[in-house]
Amino acid sequence: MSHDDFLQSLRALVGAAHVLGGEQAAPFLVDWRGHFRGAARAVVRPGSTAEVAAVVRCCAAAGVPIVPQGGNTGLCGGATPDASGRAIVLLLTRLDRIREIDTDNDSMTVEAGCLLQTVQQAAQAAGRLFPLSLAAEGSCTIGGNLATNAGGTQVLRYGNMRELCLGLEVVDAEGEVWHGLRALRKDNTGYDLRDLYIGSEGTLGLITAATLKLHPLPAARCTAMLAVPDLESALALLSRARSGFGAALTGFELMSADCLALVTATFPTQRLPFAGEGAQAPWFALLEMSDAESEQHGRERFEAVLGAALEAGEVLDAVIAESLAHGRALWHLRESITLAQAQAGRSLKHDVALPISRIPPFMRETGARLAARFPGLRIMPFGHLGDGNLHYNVLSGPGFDAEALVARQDEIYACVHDAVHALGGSVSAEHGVGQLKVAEVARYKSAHELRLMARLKAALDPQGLLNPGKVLARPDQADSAAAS
Ligand code: FAD
Ligand code: 2HG
Ligand code: ZN
Repeated sequence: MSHDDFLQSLRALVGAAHVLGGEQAAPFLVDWRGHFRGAARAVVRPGSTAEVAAVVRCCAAAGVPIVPQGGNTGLCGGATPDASGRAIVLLLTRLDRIREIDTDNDSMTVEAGCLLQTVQQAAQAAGRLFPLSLAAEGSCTIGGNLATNAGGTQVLRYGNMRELCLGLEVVDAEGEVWHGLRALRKDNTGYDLRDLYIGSEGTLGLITAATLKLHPLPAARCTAMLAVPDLESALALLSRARSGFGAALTGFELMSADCLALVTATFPTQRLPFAGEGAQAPWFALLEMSDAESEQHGRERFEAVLGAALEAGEVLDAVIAESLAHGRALWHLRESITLAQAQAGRSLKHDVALPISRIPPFMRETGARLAARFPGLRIMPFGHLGDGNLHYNVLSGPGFDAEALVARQDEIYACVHDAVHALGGSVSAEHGVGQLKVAEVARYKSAHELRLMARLKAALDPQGLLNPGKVLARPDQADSAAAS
């Protein structure tokens, strides 16, 4: 089929207004950080599951690769096509209906293109909580959250996206719809296709809808920012908060002083809420506890545990939010770190997971190694300490410019990721692999695991048309990826 005939078929399937090219397509061909740029035959926006299936069948017949995209907030280049221009980008944002909310079953069924924030708000309007929470929630989609198995700031209590999903509707590589929208907590009827598709980054199938788990809304939320003298104290505080609050502990974030200094310098309306000794602390923790009983009950529990932490010297100073708005302002400081780092120059993201006990030695040893080998590199770690997930990001700066960072990025990645691997960690905790970490996956996974993954991919996508080159190297490039 000629290129023009192919585009004409797509127009017939979804409407000419939803087959974009030229300038209209451009924003969808670059990732959120501007690190990856690609080309595509067209950006196609189907409006229903049936249209997605028809587009996939058309691509399968023509041998055209498909790169699915939701909100395009992913941080690993997973939604950006390669430079060949062979693929189409398949945008799922028109699939944005909330199909059903079932409060008796504590579940809701939504289409893949719904914004995360819309889903949170719909759950709240029905008197329930959909707990997934991340700074991109105003622009990322449920389909993207599922495809990357997104984490965020509430994983400690509610789990990541996989744990929040009961069922899926998926268009497979042949364009057939798998109707897996089961709203069950228990279902042991064979291989778990749902869990296979979640986290597969569009390489095994296209998610068109999902049935999600809902939770009760808490009666009160208590938030505090704490100045912490060292990493060991942060771990002691986490352990105290876990035993003191139990399942009521909903968030425990760690931020280096440099991260917060960058936020306040970048966004002058934001302020560090400490003076004196607290303002000089090297680390800050953000704690959230959700109480099922009442504001007063929550506040008393919160103050008792934090008071004991202050007495034990685990905390230098504490600011407890006096209102919801005050709590939101403290969270806003934390959630502005990604944007501040994006504006500060070139950065390398190390989204790593480690056993929590190994985080202090990891930071000390890796920090010393980076300082010795790459003097001037800015190390700006923060992350979800309660999940053992650090964003051990490094930035260019006056002493180590963006050009040097790009030229030496493979050495820097290896320095950090080798240390993570040696400590039993993972080189992608929550952002996925995309195209950014294909070589890392090949480097750190065993040949056996890679072989099993490649067999799954070949079984579910025999033509290799679904998001090729993401997660796993394309078969024709696999040997060079493994060797690099
Ligand atoms: P996209 O970026 O469009 O796509 C991501 C991947 O999923 C791509 O591989 C794409 O091909 C695939 N995909 C998208 N939709 C579908 C679909 N329907 N079916 C099949 N495959 C699909 N992530 C976290 O985990 N935790 C955080 O705390 C967090 N914070 C962030 C903060 C900021 C400011 C930003 C910019 C990003 C953050 N992220 C975080 C990363 C990102 O937001 C999440 O990964 C999000 O889940 C991506 O959703 P999206 O709709 O933007 O997906
Ligand atoms: C977060 O936790 C996100 O805010 C983004 O996962 C992390 O900017 C990053 O590296
Ligand atoms: Zn994160």
